[in-house]
Amino acid sequence: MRLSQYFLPLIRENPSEAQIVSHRLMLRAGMIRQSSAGIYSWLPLGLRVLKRVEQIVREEQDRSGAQEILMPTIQPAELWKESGRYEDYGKEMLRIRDRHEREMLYGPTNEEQVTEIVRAAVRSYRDLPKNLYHIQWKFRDEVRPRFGVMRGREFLMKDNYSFDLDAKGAKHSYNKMFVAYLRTFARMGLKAIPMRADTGPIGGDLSHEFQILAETGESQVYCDRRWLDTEILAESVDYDSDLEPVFRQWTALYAATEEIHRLESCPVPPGELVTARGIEVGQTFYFGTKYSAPMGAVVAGPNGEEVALEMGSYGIGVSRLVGALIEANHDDAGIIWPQSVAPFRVGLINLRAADAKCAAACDDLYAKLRTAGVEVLYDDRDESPGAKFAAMDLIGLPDQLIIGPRGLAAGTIECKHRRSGTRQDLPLDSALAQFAP
Ligand code: 5CA
Repeated sequence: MRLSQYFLPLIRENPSEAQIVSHRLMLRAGMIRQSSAGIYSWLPLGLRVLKRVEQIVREEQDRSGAQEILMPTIQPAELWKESGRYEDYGKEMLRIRDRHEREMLYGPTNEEQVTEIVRAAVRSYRDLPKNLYHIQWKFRDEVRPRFGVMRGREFLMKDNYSFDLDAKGAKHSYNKMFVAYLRTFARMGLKAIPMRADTGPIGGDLSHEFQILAETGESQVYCDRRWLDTEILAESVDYDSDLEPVFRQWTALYAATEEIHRLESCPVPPGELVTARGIEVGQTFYFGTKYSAPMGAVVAGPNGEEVALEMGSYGIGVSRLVGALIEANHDDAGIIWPQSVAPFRVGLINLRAADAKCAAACDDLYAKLRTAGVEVLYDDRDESPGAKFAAMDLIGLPDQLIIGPRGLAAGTIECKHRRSGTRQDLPLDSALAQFAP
């Protein structure tokens, strides 16, 4: 992509409405534009990252055996009356009426909708287990939308729902998602600690929140100090094997959110306990028959008896992750994208756009990189070198290739690694080899 043609509305000054660094940088880097409180448009650069994050989430869901569907954003109120949550959900739910005065709502989550789909189709224990996910916009009329996409009113969530015959099967489904979440966040270069959590309006008695420690996090969390030195790896697992040992391994060290942490009963001595702030990027729930029983989602069991489905639900804040990634990856100059989610792999800077030789060398490298399948953002604008460096650092692509008249005369190109800041002069032709996948 040529920057001269790209829609990238960069902002030089810090926007006064943004209180945390990720919100500031997303606005400054032209990734999002606010529409109204807690509701955003995603601009080209932001959308690229959102899609990258979404794709990693999708790949790990697919790997775990979950199947993708797409449910609507607008749901009929009747379903929520069946489960008993229509009144309970309160003002966070956006309630609307269609032209026939039918009560509808903009979905804040999809337990009821998916239960309706499964109860209509699944009749026998032989049809189980099933695990369905979708990646869809949600609306919650939050009291205090803030911090940009971190606490939005409209936000993108991956949510999935598992259906099993019995509690043992349901725990296996829970464990699958637990492992899938460890892998998902690790692939993004994030350390998301699974913490025992309260279940809130979703219900149930087993729940984990996946929390990234960050000063700007909205949650108060507590964990064993040893978590600080524990790396969570994207280990490859056989999802059909017994996952209980993996689950136990990653829940052995204490970690809990404020709602369930109790000083009196905490197993970690005060000196070993870390009190911190966290960003909740995902949550898993096991709630048994909370929805299936009132909604009549039953199957015929092995002995012909009627059994209500055992269910769990699992959410990942896809749009929130974009903000969380920036909270975890930035410096004074701007964003530093981990390669797995970067909007482009490299930035190519022409230091002197008016110089025919520089332009020809840049155009040539740009064409070759693209042919090699490397995603490159090419700053071909007629701007000062300082402005170009600042823009490239702000948007945080993993590597920068810089071509100027002096280097060109010596047959070299400068290669800057955004995260470490290291610079290296490379022969022109080897720059291509470095990035071709
Ligand atoms: N039905 C369950 C799981 S599918 C559910 O709704 N879970 S949740 O409420 O915990 O939301 C899942 C994830 O969505 C959260 O972990 C969080 O990362 C993200 N999320 C929740 N509310 C917001 C919000 N207002 N803005 C951005 N992301 C949010």
